[in-house]
Amino acid sequence: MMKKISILGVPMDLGQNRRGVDMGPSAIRYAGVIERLEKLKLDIDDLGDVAIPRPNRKEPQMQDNLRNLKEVAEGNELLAEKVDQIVSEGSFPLILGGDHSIAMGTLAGVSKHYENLGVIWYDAHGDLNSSETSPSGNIHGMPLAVSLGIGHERLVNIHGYQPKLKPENIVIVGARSLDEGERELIKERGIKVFTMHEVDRMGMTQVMKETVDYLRDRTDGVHLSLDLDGLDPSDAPGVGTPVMGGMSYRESHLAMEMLQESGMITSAEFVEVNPILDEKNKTADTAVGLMGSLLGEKLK
Ligand code: HAR
Ligand code: MN
Ligand code: MN
Ligand code: MN
Repeated sequence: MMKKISILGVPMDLGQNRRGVDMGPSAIRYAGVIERLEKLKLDIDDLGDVAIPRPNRKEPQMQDNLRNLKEVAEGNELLAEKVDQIVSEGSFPLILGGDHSIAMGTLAGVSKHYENLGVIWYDAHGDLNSSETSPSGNIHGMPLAVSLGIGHERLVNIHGYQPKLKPENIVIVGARSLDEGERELIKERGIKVFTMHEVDRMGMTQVMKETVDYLRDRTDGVHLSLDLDGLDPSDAPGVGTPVMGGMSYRESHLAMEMLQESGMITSAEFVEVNPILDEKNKTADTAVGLMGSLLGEKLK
């Protein structure tokens, strides 16, 4: 039977304060994701977009240092429901963002199907803040902490259970902008991190080899959460919070191929594509290239 991939767009931009990232799913479709994946002998089902609430107000709402809490939580509930259904049907969820706050909903939908879900968090940031530690109040800087059960109770209980992840089942790759509270949490919970320093020192081949070896024995499924700002801004300029000195397209492509070879990835999301900030849809093109490698494109 052909492997089924269910594509779901999440036009969410309320988890941060730059507009435009809600157009990410359109930009990724425009960059040809469906056509590209259809060449891979995969059964591609595009489910369209989740109906993210659009608040009728000019200013974002701040509550307990959480921007747009209500709508972000509601949108993620809808997303979790859909993702849960996709996994129940035995299909592979491929989620298109949207800002990274949507990882809360994706993980909520996926994780209940596994005893020990692993996560590869490919990102310049740790996304391990809470309302206490966040310098911005932006929820897209919090989804990994929320999935550990740390944060506002409305968020940690999305889809009716918590936590979604255990700290020992997480690997962060490409971090180069961590806040003080995030560093403390990483130490305290023993989260495995390959910073940019390690990627430089070890090379991507070794980083991915160790990531796969680490997750292989302890997990029964692995979700890839890929924030395009994990890549260097020269390859992914269309992101809201670019950080110099990131992973190249080539390194990322290699990482995706190694994950494909591992056969361990059971769901994925590509987030933070903002076409308003992009150069001729380059970031969406980058994302589509990486999805191709992840899902089995080969040179020969
Ligand atoms: N750490 C900062 C904050 O919490 C910046 C987060 C930037 N966000 C992302 N997520 N794009 O990876 O505000
Ligand atoms: Mn990021
Ligand atoms: Mn992120
Ligand atoms: Mn290659």
